[in-house]
Amino acid sequence: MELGIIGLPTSGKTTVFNALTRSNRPTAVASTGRLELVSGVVDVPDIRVDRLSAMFNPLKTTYAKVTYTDIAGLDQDLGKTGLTGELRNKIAPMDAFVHVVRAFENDRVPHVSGNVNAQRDLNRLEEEFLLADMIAVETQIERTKERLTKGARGDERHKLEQDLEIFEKLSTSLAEEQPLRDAGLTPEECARLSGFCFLTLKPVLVLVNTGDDTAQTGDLVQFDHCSTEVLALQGQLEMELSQLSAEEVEVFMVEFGIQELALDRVIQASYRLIGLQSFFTIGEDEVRAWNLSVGATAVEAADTIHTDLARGFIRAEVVSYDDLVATGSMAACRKAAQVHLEGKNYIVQDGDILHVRFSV
Ligand SMILES: Nc1nc2c(ncn2[C@@H]2O[C@H](COP(=O)(O)OP(=O)(O)OP(=O)(O)O)[C@@H](O)[C@H]2O)c(=O)[nH]1
Ligand SMILES: [Mg+2]
Repeated sequence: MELGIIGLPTSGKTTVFNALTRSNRPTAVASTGRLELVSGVVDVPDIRVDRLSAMFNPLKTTYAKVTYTDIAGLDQDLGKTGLTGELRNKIAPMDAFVHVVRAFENDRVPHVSGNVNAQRDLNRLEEEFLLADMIAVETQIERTKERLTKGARGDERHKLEQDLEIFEKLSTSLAEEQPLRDAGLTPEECARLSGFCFLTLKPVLVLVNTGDDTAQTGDLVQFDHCSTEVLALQGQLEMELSQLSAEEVEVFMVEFGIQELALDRVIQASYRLIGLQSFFTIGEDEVRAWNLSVGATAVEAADTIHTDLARGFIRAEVVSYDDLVATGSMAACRKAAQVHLEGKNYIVQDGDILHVRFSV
């Protein structure tokens, strides 16, 4: 699961990437304009994993993970030719975007547009994405029509006609400057479109980089769309905190009365936006959180752990995290009949603890 960090030059993308991934990549005072993508994998902070780990004292504790990719040089052709094909191809397979918007003043770092205006910058990149999708949708409409006129028959024709209907719907939405995530598509339509990688169909987490004084967005930006969320963070501060040890951060948080780091909220919001939840496996060897799509079944969860577990799936023993923590042990859960035996089609719930029985 990959989130691309997008934003205008010097909005603080690399600063946020460093904070999220505890990296030390050089930040810039001016854009190099060179297209460059760098990825880092991040643990999803989860107090449930901490508690389970304290309970079972395993050799290894593994958190769910997401990947962030810092994208530099996004501005190359903005406003001239729109997103280049190369850039679009690189960001198209990503699952979602983190859109960093500059709201901080910094005399050392001139803004590309001359002054800081978060709403203007946010709209600017969104418009580029709308434009890129318009071009992509029109291309698909042309291609589909061409195949229909070339005499596609039977099932293929039927499928092409259905596709064309969806593409026309997308085209209407884009013509009204509505991102595709607001087009009211059914889950079936979305699934059908997944291969086309339209940019404005992807979830977006808008991160307003407020700079040094406050981490409140106030009314800095309005961004009211489906599958989006707006959060604020102090980029520079979070990056500096991410380079400290856990103890040092704790001292700092107590001193400044900070309840929760913005970064944890950012990672958790990313996870939610991609439509992920966690299930857990427990044992003396490892306590582990796994990524799973909301609505996925027990056999899909088994497949996430290992294909053999899905192939030879017999039953899953399921207990909820809340029940386990409330009773204090698996034995107590069994006694209270809180461990359920579930079949392949059981819909896994966030926080379920699974033990898959299988035979291959
Ligand atoms: N004062 C202040 N400066 C910041 C903050 N966040 C980033 N900067 C500075 O702004 C400059 C740009 O930050 P980067 O993180 O390199 O921005 P970027 O979006 O990656 O830039 P490009 O990759 O060139 O597009 C750097 O000099 C940072 O030190 C902040 O919260 N406050
Ligand atoms: Mg950068």
